[in-house]
This record gives sequence, structure tokens and C-alpha cells, in this order.
Amino acid sequence: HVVEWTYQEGEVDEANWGKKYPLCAATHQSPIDIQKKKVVYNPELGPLNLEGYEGPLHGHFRFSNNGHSVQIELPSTMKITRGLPHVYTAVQMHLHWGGLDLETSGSEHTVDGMRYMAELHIVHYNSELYKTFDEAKDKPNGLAVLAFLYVDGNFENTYYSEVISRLAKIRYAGQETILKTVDPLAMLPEDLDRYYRYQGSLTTPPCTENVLWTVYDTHIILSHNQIKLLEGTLLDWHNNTLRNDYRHAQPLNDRVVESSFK
Ligand code: B30
Ligand code: ZN
Repeated sequence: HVVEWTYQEGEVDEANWGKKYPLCAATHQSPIDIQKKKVVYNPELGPLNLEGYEGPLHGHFRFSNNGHSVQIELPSTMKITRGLPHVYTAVQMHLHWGGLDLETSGSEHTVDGMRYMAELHIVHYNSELYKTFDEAKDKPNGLAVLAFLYVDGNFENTYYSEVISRLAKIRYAGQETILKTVDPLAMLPEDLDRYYRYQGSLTTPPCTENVLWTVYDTHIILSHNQIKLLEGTLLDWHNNTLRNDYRHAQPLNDRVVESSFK
């Protein structure tokens, strides 16, 4: 396997992505720091309709370590049918995290400069305009990602127990295992009414600027031990601990971040 880009120490680390992937140096990039005092309330931003998210869903869901994140493939029965300008169909969800036993946080989006423990991305493509994710991924209005921030707490989040215990099975980059059930809605916060909305990009190369971002204001709680297992179990392509797989905040430039709440 050829490592084409990295987060730290390497030929193509974060600061140099733009040399090989020009879009990474463009002007509407993600993630961003959400500055609360600059956010504009938009009363038309209602809750999204997350159709087919409620589980447990039964099937064969690929759970893999791709060397820069851990990913669960999602069924095409999961769709956002209201609250976005088009219908979007889910493809996968993955995480970004920090490292060194809770010492460093690893969310991509920050709020008033604050970085959270970790971040969940549920990736969707515009299935009204495009037939597949592959077709949509480099097209205008192709993608929508839902982002959730994690905080650490004292109680185990039992909706994550199964996936966290299965991390040991995909320790090495390129490994995968099959999950027979997933419960995506249970992995999210209860209150899904409060979110931020802005137009941005993929947070990894090729950094395509066709992503409509929804960053939720309500957080997901995992226990210290669960976060430790997430941060310490997986290895990257060099067999180093896979950690700090987040990109730093990018300039907002002429964009406006809207919110669904006052
Ligand atoms: S994110 O949500 O903005 N972090 C992709 C999807 C979502 C985001 C970033 C990237 C994506 O689909 N990238 C292309 C696919 N990947 C393969 C993969 O499964 O994971 C190719 C790659 O990056 O080199 Cu990683
Ligand atoms: Zn991501």
C-alpha cells in the first residue's frame, strides 16, 4: 500500500496537501472553527428527517481500518429526506480522534477554538442528482456530511460497546470485519434539533468543495475508557498507533455559518 497523504510527519503532511491536491489549498475548505458570535440564526433550518436510521438494522456492514480512520459502511436505506435541499443517501460513517490517553483532543470542527475529544462523520451523497457516491463525489452539490462531537463522561455508552470491542479485530491498516447489526440512530445524541450549517469540503484529500455540512450542537458522550480504546487500538500503514487523524481549522473566508437555533 502506498501512503498518499498523512496528517503528521511525512512528504505529504497536512501543510503540504495542497501541492499534490490543489483543492486542499482552495477557499471553501473544511473543517472550520465555528465562532458563535458570527453565526447567523436561520429560522428555516428545521430538524432533518433521518429515514431508516433507527435500528437495530440487520445485514452485513463492513467495518474497516483504512489506515487513516475507522469506517462502517451503511445501507442505502438510510436517507435524509427533509431539511436539506435534496435527498441524500448514506454511504459510510467514520471517526476522527486525538491521542495519548485523553491528553489531546481530536475533533476536526472546533467551537470558539475548543477542540472536542473526537468527531463522527456520516457521509451521504445526493441521490436526487446522482446514481452513486462515486458519481457524486466530485460533482456540484454531491455530498452532505452530518458531524457530531464527542465529550468524555463517567458512564459507558453501551450503544458503542460492540464497535469498540471489535476494534481489536481490525488493528492493522487494511483489515476489516463484518457487523451483522448496526443502530445508527442510537449512536447519536437524543436532541437533533440544534445544528450549524455551512458549505465546505472533504476534510481529507482530494478536499473536494462539494460538501454541505451539518455540525450538531448536541454532543455524544463516551466513557474515558471507551475513548482510550478508540485512541489506542488501531495502527496506521506504518504500524504506528493511528491517532490525531484530524485536520486543523481552515479559513472561513466569505462564508457564513448558519444555525437552526438562537
Ligand atoms: S470527510 O467526512 O470530509 N472527513 C471521503 C469521505 C468523507 C470525508 C473525507 C473523504 C472519501 O470518500 N474519500 C475518498 C475515499 N477514500 C477511501 C476511504 O474509504 O477512506 C480514499 C482515500 O481517503 O484516500 Cu479514505
Ligand atoms: Zn471525516
